[in-house]
Amino acid sequence: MDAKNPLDTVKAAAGTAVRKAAEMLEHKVPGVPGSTTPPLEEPTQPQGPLPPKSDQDGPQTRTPTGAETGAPKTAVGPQGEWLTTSDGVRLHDTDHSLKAGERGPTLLQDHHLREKITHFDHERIPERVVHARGSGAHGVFVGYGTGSSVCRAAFLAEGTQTPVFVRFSTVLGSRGSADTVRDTRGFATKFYTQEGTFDLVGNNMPVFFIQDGIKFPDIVHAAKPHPDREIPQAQSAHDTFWDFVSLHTEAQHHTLWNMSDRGIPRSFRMMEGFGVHTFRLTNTAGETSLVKFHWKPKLGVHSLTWEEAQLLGGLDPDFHRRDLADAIEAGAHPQWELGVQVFPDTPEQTFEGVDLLDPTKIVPEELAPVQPIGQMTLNANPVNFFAETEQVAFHVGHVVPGIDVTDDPLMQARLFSYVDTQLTRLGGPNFNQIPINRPHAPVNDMLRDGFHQDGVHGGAAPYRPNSLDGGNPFDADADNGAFIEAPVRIPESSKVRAAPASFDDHFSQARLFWASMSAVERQHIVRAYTFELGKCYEQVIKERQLRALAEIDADLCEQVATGLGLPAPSATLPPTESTPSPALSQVGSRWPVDGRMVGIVVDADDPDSLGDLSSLRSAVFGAGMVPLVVAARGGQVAGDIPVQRTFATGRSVEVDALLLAACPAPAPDALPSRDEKAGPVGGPGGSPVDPRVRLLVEECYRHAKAIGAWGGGVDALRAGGCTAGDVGVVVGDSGSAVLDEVLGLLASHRAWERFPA
Ligand code: HDE
Repeated sequence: MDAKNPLDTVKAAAGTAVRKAAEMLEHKVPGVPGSTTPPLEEPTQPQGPLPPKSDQDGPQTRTPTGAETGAPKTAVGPQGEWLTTSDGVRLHDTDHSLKAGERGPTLLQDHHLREKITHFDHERIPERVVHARGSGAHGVFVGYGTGSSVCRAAFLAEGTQTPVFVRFSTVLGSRGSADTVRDTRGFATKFYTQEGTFDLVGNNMPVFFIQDGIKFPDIVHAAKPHPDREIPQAQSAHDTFWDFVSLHTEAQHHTLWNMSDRGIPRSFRMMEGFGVHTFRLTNTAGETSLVKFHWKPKLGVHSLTWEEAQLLGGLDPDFHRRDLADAIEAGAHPQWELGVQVFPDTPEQTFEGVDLLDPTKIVPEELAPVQPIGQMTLNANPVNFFAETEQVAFHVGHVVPGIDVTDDPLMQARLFSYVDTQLTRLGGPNFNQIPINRPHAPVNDMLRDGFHQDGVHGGAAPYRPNSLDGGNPFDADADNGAFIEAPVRIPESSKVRAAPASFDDHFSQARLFWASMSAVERQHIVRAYTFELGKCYEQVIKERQLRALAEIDADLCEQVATGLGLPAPSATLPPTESTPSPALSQVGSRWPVDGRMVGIVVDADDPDSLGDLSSLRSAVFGAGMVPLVVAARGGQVAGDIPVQRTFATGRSVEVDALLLAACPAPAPDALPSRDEKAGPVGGPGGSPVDPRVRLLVEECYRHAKAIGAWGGGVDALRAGGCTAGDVGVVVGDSGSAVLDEVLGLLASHRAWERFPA
């Protein structure tokens, strides 16, 4: 593997996509619904479809067989100025059905009514069996060239730019479920390479619940809502989940990851991604290596607190979706580095004692460093959710020359599943012809007909060999860029339904993970288990899971048992040596703050709090973040600065840091009788601050967020129970002075020391 640093030129090519604050939408807060400001009155002059917003982009306009059309992307959207039928016939009225008289019955003859209603009746397609709730974005991947020593895939070559589409998801919830539930997250990337499409269909956790794909229906049935009442939605805190994982203990390592902060990410932009399985790469010399893929987020790996996640489930169930779209719109384009851990392709397929075919195991990064091979930037939001994010179809078998699968029995089952599931979900075998799935390489596949065939295939002989079509298409060979399976030797063996003995180790790596956590992360894990098991009905399931925890760590087991009011069992398995892997912990570093939300509390009646608001806002934008001005009522303050949240509509969970410029007195709508969120008017000692502002301060403090105050804001700080000396609390003379320090705190994500550990 070439050890040189990723090339600056390549980085610059992708890096230019990150527009900094000066260009940030002329300092507008993201979220505007359309590309132009609508008029108050209903428009009367036809003007044709409006362009998409500047942050949006659709799939390339390719034919179903991969050719560029040169057509603008708007060519696949609505055309012309007039309302038409789906056949393009202009209509004069879509507000009334055709009836036998104004008060008479509707006529069967009304073909416009029937077309409109019939199409509407069939607007829904089956949601994904798993990963139904997702959010997508377009971007570009740029190869560093460093991967070429192990992989011949052309898109990894230095400076090669490849369009990508990424879909992030939760696993368990239905399509309309909340984003911030405790769950694994999907991280699926479609690379539209010149050699065909490569899909890296990974997760934000490097291990999986099961070792063999045949158990996938079992774990998913156990984790989905109970089949009788269909509750709970999008959660693992219920009996069937813990029943299964406590019995099928190979799930324990992944379960521990889910109970850790990784299960409640702050943002899709702040998640690692993992290919999970080991892949086999081949270079141009034909040499093979085994590798594990990693996505490393530029913004670091960060999480919500459990209380934030729960509040957001009600206050903003679209929190992650909104965060991704807003960040892209604001120009804070999220970036990841793609890296590989490279292992020698030995017959045993193990590395330092880790079975590389066992998807419940990681190889610690300290043993095999992640070597960067390229960078991805997400720089555009989809134009249409259904056409793109919903219809995108990933497949583990979409690999390109140089990238091959391995015999990991979980991966093997996936190779079957991802085509099969689209047949039902997307209604037939031609799903690769849907615009978002169209390859950017020429397609000549001899697959014909089927539902929703978009191609118009010429020729008389879709078979091989043929002479009628001149023998077309021809088999390629390696020199012509053919995908050729690595000729791996399979040791002599018998057909069996069995796993290798190494798969019996279910606990050594769970112990490694626990050993690698900081004190505060361990505390979160204890609370997560206590919450989840506390939600189970059956005592025996709690007891059985405690037995599994005893095998991971006695202290973990003891603490959870205490919370459950049950005795802690002892381990039965011998202890194993665990060298902690610092790379598994999320705390202790500093990261860029791009796209972070900064709440600024002002008081429209207090001119002092508005004095430097404009420059403060600019400074927040200038740091690549987004300010949210919060005041008692809507409208504008300090001239034309919009109030984005009122005390009634805002809540602490939306912001990463809080700046207090004022101590607003209770607003009229703070009366408890009119807004139960307000609580009693007046703070400790009856201080006259609006109770919602006090709540903001209290929650931000409890969630270890940076808080800054100056001027009247210092009183609000006090009313929220904080003082200048508290960890992560900054008091200064002006907004800009405070912001500088708050920025420094935000770089660590939270004021971690505030959590008693
Ligand atoms: Fe999936 N998985 N999976 N999975 N998976 C699907 O495919 C399946 C597994 C993952 O945003 C489905 O198109 C089986 C591991 C992601 O569209 C389905 C097995 C990993 C997504 C399916 C696994 C994943 C899916 C549902 C065990 C991490 C969302 C709809 C053998 C490496 C992709 C669909 C998107 C989606 C089957 C295990 C990740 C049913 C049978 C391990 C990110 O085909």
